[in-house]
Parts: sequence; C-alpha cells; structure tokens
Amino acid sequence: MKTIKRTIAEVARDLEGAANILILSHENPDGDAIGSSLGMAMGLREFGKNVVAANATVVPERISWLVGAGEIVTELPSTRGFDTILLLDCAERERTGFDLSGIPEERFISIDHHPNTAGVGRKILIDTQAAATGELVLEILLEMSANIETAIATALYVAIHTDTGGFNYSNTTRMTHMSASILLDRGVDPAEVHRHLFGNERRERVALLGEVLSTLELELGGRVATCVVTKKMLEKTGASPEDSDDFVSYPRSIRGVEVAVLLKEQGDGKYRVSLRANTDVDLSLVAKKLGGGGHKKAAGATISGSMKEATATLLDALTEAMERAAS
Ligand SMILES: [Mn+2]
Repeated sequence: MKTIKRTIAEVARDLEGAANILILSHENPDGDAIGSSLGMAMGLREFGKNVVAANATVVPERISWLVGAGEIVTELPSTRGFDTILLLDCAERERTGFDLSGIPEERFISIDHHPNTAGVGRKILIDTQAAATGELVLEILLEMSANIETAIATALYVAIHTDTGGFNYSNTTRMTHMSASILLDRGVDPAEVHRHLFGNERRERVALLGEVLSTLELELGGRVATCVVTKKMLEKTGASPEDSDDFVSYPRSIRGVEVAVLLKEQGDGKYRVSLRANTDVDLSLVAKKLGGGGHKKAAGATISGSMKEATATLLDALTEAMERAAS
C-alpha cells in the first residue's frame, strides 16, 4: 500500500501561495468527492482566491442541495489560467474523466485517502488512515485558519458522513468524530443532513429497490450475496442508474455474508461491479485483478461478458481472495 505523507501544513502553505485554483475530483462523484470539492472551494474563496470546481459527471441529486453544487461545471475549463489544479478524493489524472495529459506535473496537487494510487503533483497527500477526503480538507482549512462557515462545514460533514456510511463503517475513527464535532460547532444540523440524504427518496428509487432485491442470490455457501441491476429494471421503474448506488448494503446486511456484490448492467456487454466486505478479505486486490480499484472493504470494477460470465469471473476472484484471507 502506497502512502505518501505530506504534512497538512506543507499543503496548506502551498495553497496559500496559489491564486487561481481549479478543483477536480473523480468522475461519478460520491458525497466525499463533491463535499470535499465544495468545502475546499468555498474555504479558499474566503482568502480571495479565484476557484473553479469541475466534475466530469453531474452532481448526484442526493447531494445537489449542498450550497454551491450548482456551480460545479461539467466541462473542463481551459486550464491555462490556473496555477494550481487540485485533485480531491482522487490522485490520478485519469480518474477525473477529463483529458489532463500534457499539463505539467508541478501544476497539480493531489489529496486523497484511497490506497494503491500513484499520486500526481508538486504536493501529494495520500492519507489512507483518513476516513474521507473531507477530513483532510477540514484539517487543511483549519491549518490555514479559514473561517469555516456553516455551508463549508455542511459540505465537509456530508463528505465524511457519506464515506463512513453515517459513521458506521470500520474506517470511522476518533478523528472522524472529532472532525464531526468541529463541524457541528460550525453550525451543521445533523438531522437536516440526514433528512436530505435519506428522507427524500423518490418513488422510482424505492420501486427499483424492489426489483433489485428480487434478484438476490447467495453464493459460495452463503458467504457471498449478489444483486443485479438491469437496464430493463431502470426502464420499468423510471429510476436512473445512480439510484442503485448504495443498494449493495442490502445483500451486505444478511447474516453470514462476508462479501456483498451489486452488478449493474452498463450495456455493450459490460457490468459495473460494486463490492463490500464484512470480513478481512481484501477487496482492493480483487478489484485490481479485475481492472478496477478501491479500498480493502469497498471496491469496484467493470467486467465484460454476459451476466453469467461476469458473475463466474467475479466468484472465481472472490474465492481466491477469501482463501488468501483465511490462510
Ligand atoms: Mn472518499
């Protein structure tokens, strides 16, 4: 596991010297990608800096209520005017979904918490102990003595909330709760955030959940649970592909299940696979073997073939990983 330690202070000093900053994150953004981008953007603007945030994918509806979400552009602006391109929750050019080739390495700074990532930039901060990139952004803004107003705090709280499953996953640490404590001090309303994230479901999404749960299969003697999202289900329910993003938590909740799998049909004979572990099996290695990436307990990849072939490929890789974990 590659962890590159740059101190928070080093990155903070560097950002203090920057004037025009372009903030990017990984495509298909989650709450951490968007929350840390918005929190950092608003925080840096307080110092009079010119900041633009872009993401190759539109902000998911679930987090589109965050202040500033509507200002995140989906087209890459001309990068010429930016002295700094800040990658958040992402430490490689390719993960942004934008063509950033040809831009000198010194223009980049990357801040991330994903393992097994190379890192690009004049400063690279990859802290795999951080539960979310939002935690790192908070530390940097505190180091810069930024005035963390409620909108910034709420964006960072959503970042941390999302990546820890509401402070429930094993990546949740003392630091996570300390960060949350600071953010609540700055005016975050946790009940309001929860209502936005979970009390705001569209009928289409709940209907899709019904369809997806009917595909539940237990494999490998009940150690692996799989569910499938097909294009047909999306058509039938009127739901969108990202509506199923966290459905993997349902097969995961079954007693005895060690690895939960959600297969999403992409078209062109491709399946997007989301993996979640309840035990020690290292899913980042499984995903890597399948051409994807991620964390030990949460990873993903894209597999080609029919549903049957994709499932077989995946179960082979999981069998091997679970044997390795047991030995
Ligand atoms: Mn993250």
